Amino acid sequence: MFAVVNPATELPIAQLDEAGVEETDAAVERARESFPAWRAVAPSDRARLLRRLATLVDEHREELAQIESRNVGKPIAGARAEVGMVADVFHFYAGAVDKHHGETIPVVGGVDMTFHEPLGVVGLIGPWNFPLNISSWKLGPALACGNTVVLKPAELTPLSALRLAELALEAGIPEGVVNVVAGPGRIVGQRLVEHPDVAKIGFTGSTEVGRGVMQAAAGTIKRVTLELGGKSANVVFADADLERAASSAPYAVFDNAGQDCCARSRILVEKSVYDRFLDLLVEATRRVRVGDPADEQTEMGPLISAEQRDKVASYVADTVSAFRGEVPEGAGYWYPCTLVEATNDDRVAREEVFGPVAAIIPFADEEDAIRIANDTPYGLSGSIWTENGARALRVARALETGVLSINSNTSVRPSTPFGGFKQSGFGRELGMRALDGYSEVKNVFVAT
Ligand code: TXE
Repeated sequence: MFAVVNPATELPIAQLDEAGVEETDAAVERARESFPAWRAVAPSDRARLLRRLATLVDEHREELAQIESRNVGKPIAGARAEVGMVADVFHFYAGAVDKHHGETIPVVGGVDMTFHEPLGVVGLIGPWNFPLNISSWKLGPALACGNTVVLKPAELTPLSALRLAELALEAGIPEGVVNVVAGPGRIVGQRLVEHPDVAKIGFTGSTEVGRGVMQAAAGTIKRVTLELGGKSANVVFADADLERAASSAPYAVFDNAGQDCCARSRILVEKSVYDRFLDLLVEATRRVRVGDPADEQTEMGPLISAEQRDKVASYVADTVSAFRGEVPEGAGYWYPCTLVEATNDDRVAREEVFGPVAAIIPFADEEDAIRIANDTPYGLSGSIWTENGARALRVARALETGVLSINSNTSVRPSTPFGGFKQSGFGRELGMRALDGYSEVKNVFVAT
């Protein structure tokens, strides 16, 4: 057995049976047996089942939000919004089921056509920062394409995935199509990656573990999609609406207590407005409401674990803080909102902190901004703040990153592709693009 803990109270909220290799193999076998019947379900019926799942998620919004809030420490208001997105993701893929079709290609001597075939059993490995959301990003397209799945949630946060699997059954998705195995990554995750009957791994987690997944997948030439770490830049030019940029910037780092692969944790500010922007940023950060996740007003909760808190603290140890917020006293893995003045060579600016710490870095001009923003092994997301439209697009094209927003800090929508450049991984989640990662193109020629 293993205990699942509420990070705001440090108290256990559930005890679960820990799965191992045997249970993983059983789940893969079950998914393998269920595959022929599931792939044969008419697309319109598959769409209906996904739509029913979306509706059930909506109907259970409060329950799922409470699970996610207590297991991850997410503020309840934000958790509700996240569950809303999960329902939207399943609605999107319900609509996509019968729209991801092949093409006919005129060729000499006949007709050529392509089919999008499901892969078979896919292994989905998720992180602890957005357990339910990221499960839906993978489950939606995997099921829409006709695959069966074995989902392994992070060991710290398995509860919402287990509840989601129950809702999938209630929606009428046949038994054996969605399997969840809760257990340690190095045992259950590793087994999924090495299993000869698993055709693909959809992974979200750290770059380090992602590298291992890629290596282990080589043994069976498994397909992999990797959504890994980030160290995204929030680039603020002197001609930006500084008030708007400054009031948004804290939420781009401190949402989910900074445990967000899209966190804009490097705030690049043009030198001529640096002091003014820093004042505005400190003011805005002071307003972030940190506290009990169950409180409707709370904007930032605790970190996921004591280990994560220690890791975050190690990044701040040798830096100069421009601002450090307050945290509640007593139990809970709290860490304050922290703004650090840095250069892009400092460790706090180079590595993914995964906590509420932002590095503020000055730049001289547009060229310098692009150079600094790209000077990182990562390339997941980022923002550009300027009132000059041509500059916005010029810089957007120059940045080596997968998901950008201009005069905004948002990154994810059900219908738009999400994924990284460089060591932030490869493959795309969400939108129609994700379907390519859960299907194989078959080419058929007919001689006429
Ligand atoms: O991630 P892991 P952890 C970063 C973040 C955080 C650090 C560690 O910096 O501090 O990673 O977090 C499973 N084969 N991110 O330890 O280990 C594991 O069980 C197969 C960034 O949680 O990468 C979990 O389900 N699977 C990231 C998943 O991989 C394995 C989100 C991710 O765990 C495995 C999460 C193995 N050998 C953490 N070992 C982001 N940027 O979104 C572990 N796992």
